[in-house]
Amino acid sequence: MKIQTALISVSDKTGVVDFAKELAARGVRLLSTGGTAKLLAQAGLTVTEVADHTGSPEILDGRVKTLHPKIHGGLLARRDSAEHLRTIKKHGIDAIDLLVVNLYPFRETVAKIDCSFADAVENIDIGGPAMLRAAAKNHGTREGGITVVIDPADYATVLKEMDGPTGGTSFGLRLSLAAKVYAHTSAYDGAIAAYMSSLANAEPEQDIPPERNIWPDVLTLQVYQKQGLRYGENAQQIASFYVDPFCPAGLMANFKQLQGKELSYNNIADSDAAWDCVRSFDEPACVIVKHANPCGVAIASNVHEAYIKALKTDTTSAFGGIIAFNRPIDAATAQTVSAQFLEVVLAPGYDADALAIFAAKKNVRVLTIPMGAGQNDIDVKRVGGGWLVQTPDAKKLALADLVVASKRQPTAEQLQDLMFAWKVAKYVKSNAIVFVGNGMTLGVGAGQMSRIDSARIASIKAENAGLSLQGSAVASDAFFPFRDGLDVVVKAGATCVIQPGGSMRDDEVIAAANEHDIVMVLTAMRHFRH
Ligand code: 93A
Repeated sequence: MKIQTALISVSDKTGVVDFAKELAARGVRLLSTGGTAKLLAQAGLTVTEVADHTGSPEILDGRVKTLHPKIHGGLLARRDSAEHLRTIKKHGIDAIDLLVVNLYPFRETVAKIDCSFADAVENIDIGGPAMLRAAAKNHGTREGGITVVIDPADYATVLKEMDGPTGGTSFGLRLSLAAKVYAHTSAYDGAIAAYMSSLANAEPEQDIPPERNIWPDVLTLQVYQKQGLRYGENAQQIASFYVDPFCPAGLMANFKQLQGKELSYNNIADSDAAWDCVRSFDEPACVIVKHANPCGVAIASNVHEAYIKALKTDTTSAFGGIIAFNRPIDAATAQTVSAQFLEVVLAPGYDADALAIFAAKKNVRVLTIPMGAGQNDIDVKRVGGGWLVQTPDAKKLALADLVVASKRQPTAEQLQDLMFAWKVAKYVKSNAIVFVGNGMTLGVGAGQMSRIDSARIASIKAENAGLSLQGSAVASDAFFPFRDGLDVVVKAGATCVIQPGGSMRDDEVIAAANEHDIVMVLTAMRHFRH
């Protein structure tokens, strides 16, 4: 079904002029509301104001602009119903084929520290969601239906499909855009509900001070199901993967599976840990994860070498692991990697030859994720009857942040190793102790209830792997509460240590470092991970 008439009414006007120009160039008639119409007309486009189209002016300070049968009839008439089409014709209603709407910025408005209650209320969009929900409901059949766009990021996709033989869009695209609409409108209403409930004790007349819900949209997240999963963490649990339709670039949810078995719940959780760790490095890097913990991490001049180094840390644990890279994979790397048993490989890209090599191992899940520096806005953890919400642990440590606490000063090489160890420790479950040397992990102690046990385990693992810890660097994700953990790592061979500091016994721990004549640097920031 060719797209002939479009209604455009947007608050976020990003890219809308260019999009409208492209539509006009394809012969599409443009209808638009006040501010949007003005902008399009200024750009030289021929546009009919909704008020002229309906014969009803915008009234009540714009509260009523598109709430009219000429609009909603045009959006809701079924294209496969002769009767519906007769009815709209009888009432002089034109069918609308494409709806481009994004809503009054409610969240952005209430997020402002000086937002008044009246301002918040005026930013509750009524006509926009009504049109969006109508158009999304009428996404139609394979023969035709309404295309509805709320995200400027989708403009290009719509144009691309319009250039196909029908001059319209596919059912698949219309359905996914409709799903995006309902995810968006439900989250939008959720944000309004959360805002209002956070003010429940306020006097009705007064302007509301903004000490309220920090995240009005928390738990009214815009999510849609990317895929169902075979089962949850264990076979007796059911599970699914929900994603944010506006997921920032670089995050796990942007993955595409190129081959392999169906992904499991644990595959996705572990892949996320591996991916987040590997994309934290600028240098070519490889991260191997097992049970949510890195069991081998390395940087090198290329990812092939990085993999070989990372694997050396703990070949036993790497069996059946998740392997992530921050550079595209070539055939040689694919060949080396596929010599081991692995569950998932992740990388920003693959050579055709590399894919052919993985294709021979048809169970291996090969995922590609475009690189990017995006971060989640919030972290959410379910606890009994509630949710814990926090900002993500995204603060990066710079060399200049380090304070040398020991008498011995670090060499440039030691500083490099310490920074590398610190980056890895952030992705290891607490208590984390990480030995490194020459850009690779040598021993990882994870998830212990006491730091000294993590230290012991990390050194035992290095010994089991046949790796020497002489002259190694160590990171501890949080401070040493006593000197005993430090004594263990020094005895194992470490000559420099990075840790947050801040313990009641910092003096004792720093004195121990001086007694051993090793380097100790402090970060004043810890990385607990649970
Ligand atoms: O005040 S409304 O709830 N009443 C309406 O009838 C209506 N129709 C569209 N807000 C309405 N809109 C919204 O206006 C759209 O959702 C969009 O966000 C905005 C675009 O207005 P303008 O084109 O005047 O900038």
